[in-house]
Amino acid sequence: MSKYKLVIASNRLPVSVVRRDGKLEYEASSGGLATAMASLEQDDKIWVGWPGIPSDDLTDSEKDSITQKLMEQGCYPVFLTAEQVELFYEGFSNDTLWPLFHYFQSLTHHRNEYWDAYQEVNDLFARAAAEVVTEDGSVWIHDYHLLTMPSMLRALNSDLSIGFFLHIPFPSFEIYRLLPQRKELLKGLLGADLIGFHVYDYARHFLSSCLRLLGLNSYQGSIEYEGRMVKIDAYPIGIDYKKFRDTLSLPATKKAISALSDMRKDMKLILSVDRLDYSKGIPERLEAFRILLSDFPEWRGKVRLQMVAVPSRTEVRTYQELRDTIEQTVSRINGEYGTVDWAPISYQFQNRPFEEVVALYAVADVALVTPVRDGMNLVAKEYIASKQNRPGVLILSEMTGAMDELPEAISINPSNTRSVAEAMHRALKMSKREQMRRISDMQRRLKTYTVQAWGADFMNDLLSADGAREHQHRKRMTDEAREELEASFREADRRLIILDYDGTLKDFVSSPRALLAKPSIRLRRIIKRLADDDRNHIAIISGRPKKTLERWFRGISVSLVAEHGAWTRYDGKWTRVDVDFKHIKKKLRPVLERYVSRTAGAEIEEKDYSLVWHYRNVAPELAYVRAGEMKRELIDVLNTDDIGVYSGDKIVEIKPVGINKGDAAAELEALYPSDFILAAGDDYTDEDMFRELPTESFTIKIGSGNTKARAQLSDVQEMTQLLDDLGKQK
Ligand code: GDG
Repeated sequence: MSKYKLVIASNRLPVSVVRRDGKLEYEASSGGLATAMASLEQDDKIWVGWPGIPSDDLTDSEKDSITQKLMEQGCYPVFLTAEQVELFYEGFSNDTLWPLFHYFQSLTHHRNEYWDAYQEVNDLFARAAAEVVTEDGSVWIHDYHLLTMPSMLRALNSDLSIGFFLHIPFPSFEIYRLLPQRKELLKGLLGADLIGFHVYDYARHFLSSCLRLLGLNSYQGSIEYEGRMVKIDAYPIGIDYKKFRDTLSLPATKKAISALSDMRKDMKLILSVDRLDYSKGIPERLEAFRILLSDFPEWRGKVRLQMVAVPSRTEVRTYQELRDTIEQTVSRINGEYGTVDWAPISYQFQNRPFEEVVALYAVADVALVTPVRDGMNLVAKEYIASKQNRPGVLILSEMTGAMDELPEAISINPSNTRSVAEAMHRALKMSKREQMRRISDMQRRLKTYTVQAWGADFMNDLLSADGAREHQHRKRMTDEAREELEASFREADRRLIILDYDGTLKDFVSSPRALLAKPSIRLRRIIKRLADDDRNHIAIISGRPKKTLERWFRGISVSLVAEHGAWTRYDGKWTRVDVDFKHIKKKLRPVLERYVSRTAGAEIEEKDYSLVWHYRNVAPELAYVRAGEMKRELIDVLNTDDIGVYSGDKIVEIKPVGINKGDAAAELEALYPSDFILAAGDDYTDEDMFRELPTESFTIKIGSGNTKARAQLSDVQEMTQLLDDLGKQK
């Protein structure tokens, strides 16, 4: 099998296979996405997707021949059975995700068979992509049909550079949380290195769902997940601007333009073009047009609504019902207002040739684009691009992604049908000069950020995200580094091992309470085996209170450094720093308490030398506001430089500035001279320790992010495994 540097994956291939009179035929489609992908600089690429024909209808030799023919055209088929198409495509994709992501909660159906098929098909896609991509290649996955594919692919090859683009809106958390599989889908997506949305609002919604459902924070538009940084950003898809401009001068288009102009004479033309879909606001549009005719009677006989609705998802019942409703409404309005020589609405439920669509765009006085939700909406952009030296007015729903880039359009709320009717009236009366001015402003923008520019921009960012990943992994402990560490350990007669606890030896738990975070039997066994070897000295260094550490490590001969160094127990006896913190606590505790009672989910942890305000279980937006307010108030109340107020991982901590793990580590090093030092930690408090220890020490940071440590391990599991292996060294 040949391998490609770039793989594009989408539900449908740009080439469809159909059977006519028993023979297989190939039909290429030239949608915006196909154009964008064709223009990507990478030559060595292939497109993975469903060829549009159920595999039950195909013999094995037909499948082979389809695969061969498609590969000649740069495509690699994923064969799906009719049942898979029904449950994955019509089911989970279009009966669950599409309605919910467009805020149609009442049209959303949840069925377990849908979800099973969705995962099964996503897995097929991931395997197909893994088969054709080079070891270090890139895969760009498109749209809501393939939300779990990124992590499935990552599991097959962790070195791939994976990008994902969502063509539909990402709903707000309040809607998204209704999905039974909400966490699985987020985790699925986070397998990617880069996740793109049309507009920043969708990206923001995605980030807030990650925060609320998975507890993941974002830093400057990136999320850290499983030791990788995932970049989240907005890339508004454009159109093939030149294609629209060029099509205007084709003979077929010119012919259609003149036919349309002859036919309409002085009649004003309001145009709408869309897939027949409930997200497009077609019933609302018809109602608005009816109001125009009833409230602005001067337009009767002088205006026509030309409506092209392309058949779409015709197997899904909701779509069949919508079609019936639209047809009935069109007949009702035509019956009520039409005359012998004038039908107010001309309605076509069919796909028209491209040149004819462009001709319609060119002649229409007004484009009426009224989706109740739309990820972007290309029709609005195409209408503007087709207006070369011709006037026209775009009426555009504020619920479309396109609205951000087309502020010169008349913006409407599609549910406010009366105001849509007024917008039509205003558009029909707008001066030609004003129309031309608005159009040329919009054209300037569309000409620059074309679909080709969009594709190149996304790929560029994907490649830099990949570069960042390599940079981030620069310090990842290699096999050789690990062997070197083990060899030094073996050769050393005296070894010092300094270990942070939370986030290093134990994953974070939802509450600071000791019960949940206590060491597992396995962890205690690993530490004990190391500690029982006379050549080793083990120190646990943590922000936890001394009593907790004492209880957790009872019966194991280790040094304990509690509260970041405020308490130390070397050789069995506790010593404390000489700082009076009691009166500070007395002063500050009431402030913290007030913030706890106002903030559901927050809790206080009191230690001898610190006070901690935990907000892991607080709604994130609220937590940030409260933590910020509280920090300001605490600094005010404290009014001293000796006590610091620090922000940690979902905590605010108040403690004396002089106490840090660096001093504690240096003390340990002096007390226990060794020829091998290992120190491991996961957060900013551990950096002090990495800084203080001699450079030849084996310092290890758990997780990603910048660090002074020599090497990085991904997670607690890798760290404990390393300790386990060291303990077994002879
Ligand atoms: C999804 C998102 C997002 C329509 N009728 C005919 C025809 N068309 C073409 C239009 C346009 C395309 O179909 C429709 O694109 P939209 O963007 O308007 O809407 P969706 O199909 O819902 O697309 C959307 C898009 O993905 C891209 O990311 O903008 O928000 O929902 O290009 O010209 N083409 C021809 N005959 C027709 O009768 N030839």
